[in-house]
Amino acid sequence: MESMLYPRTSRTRRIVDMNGLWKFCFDPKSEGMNNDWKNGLDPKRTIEMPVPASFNDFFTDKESREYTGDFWYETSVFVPGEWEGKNINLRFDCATHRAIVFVNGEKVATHEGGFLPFTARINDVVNWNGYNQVVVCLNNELSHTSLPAGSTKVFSDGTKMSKPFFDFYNYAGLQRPVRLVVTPKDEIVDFAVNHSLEGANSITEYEVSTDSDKKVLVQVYDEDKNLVAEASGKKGEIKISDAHLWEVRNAYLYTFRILLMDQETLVDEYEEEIGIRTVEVKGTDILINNKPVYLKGFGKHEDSEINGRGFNLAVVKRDFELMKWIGANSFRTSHYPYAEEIMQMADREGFLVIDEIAAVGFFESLMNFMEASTGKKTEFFSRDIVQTETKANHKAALKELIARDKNHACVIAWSLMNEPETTSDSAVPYFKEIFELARELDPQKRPRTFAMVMNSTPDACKCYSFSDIISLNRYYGWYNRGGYEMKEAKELFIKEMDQWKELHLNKPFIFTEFGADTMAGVHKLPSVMWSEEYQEEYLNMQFEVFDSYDFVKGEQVWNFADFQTTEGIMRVNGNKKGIFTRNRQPKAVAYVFKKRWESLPQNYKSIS
Ligand code: EVA
Repeated sequence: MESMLYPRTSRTRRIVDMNGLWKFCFDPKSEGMNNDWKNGLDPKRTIEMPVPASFNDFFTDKESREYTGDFWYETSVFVPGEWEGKNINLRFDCATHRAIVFVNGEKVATHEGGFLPFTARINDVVNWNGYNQVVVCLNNELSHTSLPAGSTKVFSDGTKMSKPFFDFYNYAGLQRPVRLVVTPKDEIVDFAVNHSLEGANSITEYEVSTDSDKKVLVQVYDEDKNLVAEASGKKGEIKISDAHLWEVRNAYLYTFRILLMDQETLVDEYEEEIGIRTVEVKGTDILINNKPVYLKGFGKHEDSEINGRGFNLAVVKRDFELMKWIGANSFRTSHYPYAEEIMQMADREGFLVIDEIAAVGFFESLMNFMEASTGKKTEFFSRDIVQTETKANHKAALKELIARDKNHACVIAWSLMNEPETTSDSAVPYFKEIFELARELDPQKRPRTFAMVMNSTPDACKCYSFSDIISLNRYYGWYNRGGYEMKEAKELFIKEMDQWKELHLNKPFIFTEFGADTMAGVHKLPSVMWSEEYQEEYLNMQFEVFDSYDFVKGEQVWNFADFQTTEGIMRVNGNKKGIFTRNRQPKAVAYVFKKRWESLPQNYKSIS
């Protein structure tokens, strides 16, 4: 089994950072495979490319920025001779959207999906005590089977162009760190935890997988580094008396140390910080440690100037500071799994995360958010290929996501799709399989949801009952009856909410999207759409509606910050629904949120 454990050094583990400048070239005719590029790229064609980063926004010419097709990276890495006899693993935190990896000319891995890690074990091809050539062929084409979904247009001259069915720029490349992870031959492959509470004590069921029958020990240390509990065996229970729980915006992280022992000799060691908390949906409440919580926060993107979707720890840090400043307690990883370091920061800062997979664009239109508002329906799930290949890719990604993120305290729900088509019968069995798989894979059996597009209304949607939390993306007053028609938008919004109310679903509802495009600095009295004044009026209208339904248990505004999209008549250098600009400065409305969110109690509208 491939290990998804986050790379960490320990007494038995080593890491080599492979970030930096790699060689890079485009391969528009897909000739690399037949021309042995796996043994090294043609120096005449290569340029230098930073890793991690999206390749797109470095370029000054449009053909390169918009490039769609195969493209290659190459580097070399030194493997010390003293590591002979260990497992040498080459780990990509992601490769967008698909990759084939060669080491010293041998194919060692292939991976589909651009937002989750994969590892190649390269023991057999390593050149010990010497340099090893690493060549990767990536591809960023979109199709009905890719997550995210889209299409690829081919011009008459053969050039390709990405046509996403989603509203974010199709950034690609080695966008997250690449590392060599050196582990012992007998190693800890994975571990899972599931917590419950008994009065002031916690009980953590755990399961460790190893590839040997050596003895497993689990030790738990508190934040002062005191050993507070211990257990042995691959499976068991750990009881902590007077447990210090992980609470919303008040995190506490124990260190779980897993040891693999051969008698008294240490074979492998792995440590991770774990927050102890429970998550449950009860009636219309979302409970953390049996206490109701109202979600306040954002749909986000991994997106910044120059770096695109490339991992940028400084931007990540700024985002968390802004989320704390504004009084948020949660976010959704719209529309793909985020870098592991973001999940770790959410654990540390006590944020609640709805962890979304890249199943977006399952509504066949470049402007689905727009067209769904007009009531347009398209079938997505009736295609054979969707029921076979797309579903297989979706399931594989879900397995990887849950394997990667299952132990994070911050993850309180899985979002299994964003704005899929839900109005055709063929959607139903697809949903059923995906929702059941999530339940089966998650050791903590967390709530599952999906974000529902405007035309997934109570009368038309055939899939909402799969969700444990009903997540609505609604744009009344923007895509639907914007500007002076806002009062009508409000009436329609209330009408839909009343319909939901009449269904008595007895489930929590949250808004996973609502928002209005706003150009920072544009002021207009009276307001017009796109002005800062309109953004405020629009949002105040949303708040009035949210506040009048008891079963609404959260609001995550679209979007945290302005972000890049495909160019077009709907977007002015990107999507401008940010509460912050792309440079992470507040628009006027940020202060409205700050006031509201700082004053709403954590258990706002709770029933328990
Ligand atoms: C929007 N609406 O129109 C957003 C999109 C987002 O960016 C949606 O889920 O319904 C989508 O991706 O601004």
